[in-house]
Amino acid sequence: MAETVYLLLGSNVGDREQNLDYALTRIRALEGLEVTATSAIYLTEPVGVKGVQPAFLNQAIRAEYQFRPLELLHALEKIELEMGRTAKGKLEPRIIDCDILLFGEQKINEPTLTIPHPRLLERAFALIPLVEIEPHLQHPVTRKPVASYISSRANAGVMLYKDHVARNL
Ligand code: PH2
Ligand code: MG
Ligand code: MG
Repeated sequence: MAETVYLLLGSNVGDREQNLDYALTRIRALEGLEVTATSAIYLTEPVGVKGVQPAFLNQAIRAEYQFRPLELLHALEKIELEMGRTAKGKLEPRIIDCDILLFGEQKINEPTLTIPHPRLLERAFALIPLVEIEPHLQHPVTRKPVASYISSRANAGVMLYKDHVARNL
């Protein structure tokens, strides 16, 4: 049975828009996965990174996925590596970061994977694109609307960069 999953792409090195587009193309081609929505692309200030870094482009994706969470993680890591991502550290600039935000209603605590993404609710750069594609989404742990975490904090640092041509392909 497929699960509805939500991913977040981020890039702050090189041609950021092309990096997101390429990653999305690769994700669309994954076995057992069907992309059902993509958000606009947002220009976002780096949060919690090392030193001064270029701004990120971020984009959320909704998909139906047939296999297990760790299989999705490994498929995404493979795309990251093939795109030339080197440092695994969260604090370095990156060509591409493909994070799993939510995997259905599942709660996962593996050494390499925590779902829901543990920092989702603090991060406007993830919340805003996610709520754009799923305005009424409920957080599987807190049971509150994900959108309610946006209104309570400033959206400064997140702005629309490029609206989508086609949201629900
Ligand atoms: N990702 C991080 C750390 N900081 N900041 C922005 N604006 N966008 C990101 O995708 C991002 C970040 C760790 O993955
Ligand atoms: Mg990340
Ligand atoms: Mg990551």
